[in-house]
Amino acid sequence: MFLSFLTWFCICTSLFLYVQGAKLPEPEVKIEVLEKPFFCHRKSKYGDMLLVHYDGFLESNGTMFHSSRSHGDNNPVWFTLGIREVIKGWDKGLQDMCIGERRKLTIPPTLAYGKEGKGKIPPDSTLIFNIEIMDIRNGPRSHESFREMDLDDDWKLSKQEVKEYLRKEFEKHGYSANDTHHEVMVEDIFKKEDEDEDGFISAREFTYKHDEL
Ligand SMILES: [Ca+2]
Ligand SMILES: [Ca+2]
Repeated sequence: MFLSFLTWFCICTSLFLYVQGAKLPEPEVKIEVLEKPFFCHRKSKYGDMLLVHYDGFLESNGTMFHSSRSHGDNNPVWFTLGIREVIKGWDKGLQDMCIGERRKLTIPPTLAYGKEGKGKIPPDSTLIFNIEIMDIRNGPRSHESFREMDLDDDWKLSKQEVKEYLRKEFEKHGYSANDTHHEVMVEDIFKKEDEDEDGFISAREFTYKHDEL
């Protein structure tokens, strides 16, 4: 009985390996966790906004092509996870991270800048990033954001509610309220988001859509 189980297991395993070998494996991001904080209140997920510091290197010769700490204005950068705002390798490799966590990502060219390369990055480059998550916020398309914006709980957003939300967000980030500017933004948002043009953004219209990565 045991033997037959073992035989069966071996056949399956070799069959599995054969099938695996027959097809080129999908390129993957190699993820190494360099540092993980003890306390972790939330983990990054698609649709979240992440604030990161990063150093980027070419795997081929170790050259650093960018560092958020020493290039430009030295500030960490915000981006939204999972909407292809950044290279695929970041979208795939920065999920389930805690604030304060550091990871090393090794990203094949197909998930980075591909055959063309970009700027200092030559064609077909594998990239290495050291990335630290400084902050995580609800993305503009999260369920939490919708609930926060929907002040009267009727599961749709009026122009007034969106405007109020923008005003609060701007204040939170230290910008003074500019009503005319917000009116324009609200009109713009509704033009894009209010698909059935009923003057409200429904939960369905708001719900974050993203292509499967
Ligand atoms: Ca509402
Ligand atoms: Ca609508």
